[in-house]
Amino acid sequence: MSEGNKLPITRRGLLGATAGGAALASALGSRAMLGGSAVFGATVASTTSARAAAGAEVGPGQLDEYYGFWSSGQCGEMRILGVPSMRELMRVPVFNICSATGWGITNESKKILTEGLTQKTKDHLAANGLEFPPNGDLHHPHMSFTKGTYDGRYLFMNDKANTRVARVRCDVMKCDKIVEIPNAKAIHGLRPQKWPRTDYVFANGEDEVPMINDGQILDEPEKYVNFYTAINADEMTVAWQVMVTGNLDNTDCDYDGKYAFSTSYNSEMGMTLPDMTEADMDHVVVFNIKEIEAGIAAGDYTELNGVKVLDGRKGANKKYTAYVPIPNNPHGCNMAPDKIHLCIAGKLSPTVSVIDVRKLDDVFAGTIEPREAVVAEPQLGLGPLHTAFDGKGNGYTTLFLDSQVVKWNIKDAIKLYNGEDINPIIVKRDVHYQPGHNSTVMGETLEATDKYYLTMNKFSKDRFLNVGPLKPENEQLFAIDGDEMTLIHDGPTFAEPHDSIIVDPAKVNPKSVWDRNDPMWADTRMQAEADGIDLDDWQDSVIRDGNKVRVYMSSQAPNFSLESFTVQQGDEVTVIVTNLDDIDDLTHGFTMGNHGVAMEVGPQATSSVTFVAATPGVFWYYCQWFCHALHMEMRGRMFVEPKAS
Ligand code: CUK
Ligand code: CUA
Ligand code: CA
Repeated sequence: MSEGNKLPITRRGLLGATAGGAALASALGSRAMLGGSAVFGATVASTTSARAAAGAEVGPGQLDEYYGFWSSGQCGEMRILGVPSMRELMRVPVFNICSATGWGITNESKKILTEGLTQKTKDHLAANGLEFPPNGDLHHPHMSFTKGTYDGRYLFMNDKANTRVARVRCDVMKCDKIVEIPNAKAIHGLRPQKWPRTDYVFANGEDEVPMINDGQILDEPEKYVNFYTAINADEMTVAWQVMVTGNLDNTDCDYDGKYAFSTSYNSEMGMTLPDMTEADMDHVVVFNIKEIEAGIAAGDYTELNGVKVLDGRKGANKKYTAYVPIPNNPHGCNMAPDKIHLCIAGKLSPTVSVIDVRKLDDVFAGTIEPREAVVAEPQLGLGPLHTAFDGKGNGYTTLFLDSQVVKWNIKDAIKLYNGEDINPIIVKRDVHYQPGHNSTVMGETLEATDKYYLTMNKFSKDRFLNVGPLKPENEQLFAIDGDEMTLIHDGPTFAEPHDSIIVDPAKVNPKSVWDRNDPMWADTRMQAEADGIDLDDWQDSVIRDGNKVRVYMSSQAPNFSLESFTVQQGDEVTVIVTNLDDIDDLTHGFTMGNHGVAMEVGPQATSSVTFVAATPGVFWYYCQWFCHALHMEMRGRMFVEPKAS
């Protein structure tokens, strides 16, 4: 995995010899000539010419064909890219604190970051001087569905670090809800229900913990459990949980609204790496949604930390769950847009196991063994992690250890499994290096296309100018119509996009200007009303309420309505800014010098921030988003009078 670092010979040096191979590669790139084992096209001379040839050029000022919604791993934010240009269009703070927008600093964002935490977590954060976790690990962003395709309402995403699930509103591209999931630990896999609509968001914890986790149990693995969670997507509350055997890794669900699935790499319930990789077979847990709902309605649950928990452990009630054996430490879990085939990537096994979800009815009826639902298991290469689909019956699976992507045909893999002499592999391409997730345009919906294929690579090694010991990751975009895979983008990303979806702009229609009545600042509006202030009929005001002072002002380029205001030393000051500008792209900000306070105020938005004015003197505040030729002059003074002694 790190061979490039140990030896003076770099992988770049070795690959240099094949740099001219691209033309040859595309000449030989047909399926017939390559068979299954061919590998070609390690590097191409120019992505620019390949891009032009693929008709994927996006000129200056031209709009991209597609939106890309990206995770950012341990950065904790969501990112929006344009595809195929791969230009980064926006960063949407979610689990992180953002200096530019004031996410985690404003009252509006702090409420969202705090209100969904359990009391236990609030308490132990408070012991560390924190109101909410300052970090997050965002792996899986997915859009809400109606009838098997994206509906442009919300994006949902997980935080592995602090066991949370968040929702982003697609109308303004801001997070509006974050909920901590009780009982589970390290929410990792996440998918919205596809059919008939996203009533549930399915999410699974990765780490197992003692069922009663109160410091009494450490080394009794038989008392450890893991939880699969269904979140009510409209309310962002936990609908129910199912207790399972083994850990859980990634999840997906079918196009019929009947089943959800989750991979487990630790069916052994091991606590150490050797334990977790001991068994030849792990499993996929299948969740029977209708039976689980019926079980909840019938009261067949225990209440654990306020959540209705069903027992779906192996050998418990067989109505709720089925365990399908899958070779060695499976990872990715991807439902094909043919509505039939679920693809489970083997990771330590070089295979992808294909489950025919139509057979699951028989599994639950007890007429076939769970393993009989597997209808293909092609050997694709080393370290299969995730599979994307082109809507033409093909899968594209990343091979982490081989640093390749393999395109293969699902039907041919089934024929091979049934004994026919056929090679399901269409083509393999080198990628740089160690790919994890991948995506195609609309690939996890019924509208999957064969336009572009993106691979998200965990290592860039020597591929870019050296920036120190910490290297960027690398992403590569291919045009994939026909049997060719033409590399049209190759570029670095900062830590660490795991997953992405690529979405037709017909599905997404964000606003350019906020509605004055947006619920984002409903609390502030209520407070203003209580203070006798109508936020829509503007008055500047400084309201004193004991040692709390509320400062209401507006912004209109290039002015704050208040050039100065006065408070007393020790006052808790809340500054409420409403941006009266109502044209596109006229965002103001408010930064209070030397107080750690900054925020974005979008057109027609209201934002507020609270701090203590502890030190007497003059403090300048200023607008921090460039808004006007006189933007630098858009500033004012807070005067803090010394406390009378
Ligand atoms: S995981 Cu990162 S490569 Cu968190 Cu979806 Cu597979
Ligand atoms: Cu207002 Cu800069
Ligand atoms: Ca295992």
